[in-house]
Amino acid sequence: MNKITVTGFRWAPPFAQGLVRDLRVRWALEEAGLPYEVRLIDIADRNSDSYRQQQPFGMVPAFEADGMGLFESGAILHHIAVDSEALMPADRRDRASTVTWMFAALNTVEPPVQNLSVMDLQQSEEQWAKLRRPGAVDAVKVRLGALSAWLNGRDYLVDRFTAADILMTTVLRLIRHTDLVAEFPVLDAYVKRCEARPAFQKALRDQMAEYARNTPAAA
Ligand SMILES: N[C@@H](CCC(=O)N[C@@H](CS)C(=O)NCC(=O)O)C(=O)O
Repeated sequence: MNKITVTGFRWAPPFAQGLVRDLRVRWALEEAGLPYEVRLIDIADRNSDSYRQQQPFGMVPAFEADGMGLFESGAILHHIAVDSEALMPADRRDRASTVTWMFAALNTVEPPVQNLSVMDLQQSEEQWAKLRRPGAVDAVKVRLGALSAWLNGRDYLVDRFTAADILMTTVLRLIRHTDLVAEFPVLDAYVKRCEARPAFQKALRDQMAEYARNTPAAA
C-alpha cells in the first residue's frame, strides 16, 4: 500500500481521548509495519461537503491509500489485514475465523457497550438514562460473560493475535470508566495483554500527543 493517510480529530474532550476510533486504524498500521500520515480535522470540519465525500456520516476515521478512500473502522482494518500476515493468518480457516470475530466485535459486542458508554459519558444527567442504566449494564454483562467463556484458556480470539483483537480491545475500552471488564478476570487479562503490545502503545501515544498539542485554550 502506498501513501496511507488516516483522518482523525485534531482534539477530543478528555472523556473521549484514547477512545476515538482512528486509534484502531493507527494500531493496525503499526502492527502491520506500514508507514502512514495522519490528517487531523477540527470537529466542525466533519460537516463540510468535502469531508462528507470521504466519510458520508461525518465521522472519523477515514482512510486513503493508493488513491482510494475508505471509511468504517472495521472495513479499514479488513482492508489493511487482508494484505498483512501480522493481522490476518494465511490459513483459509483462520482467516475466516478472524473475519468472524471482527464482525462479532463490531456487531455483537460493540452495540451494548457503545450504548452504555454514551449513556454514562454523554447522557448521565438525563432522568431516562438513570432509569435505563441497570438494563444497559445487564446487556453488557451478558456479552462480556460469553466473551469471557470463549477466551478462557485462550490468549487471543483466534489462535494468535489478529485484527479481530484490535477491534475487540478497542470496543472493550469504551467502558474503561466502569469496573465491568475487571469483573471478568479473563477479559481483564486479555485487554491488558493486547494493550501491552508496542504497536498499541505507539498508536495511543501518538494520538494523545496530538490532542495535548492541540488542546484549545478554553478546554
Ligand atoms: N462505525 C463507525 C463509527 C465511527 C465513530 O463513531 N466515530 C466517532 C469518533 S470515535 C465520531 O466521529 N463521532 C463524531 C460524530 O458522531 O459526529 C466506525 O467504526 O468507523
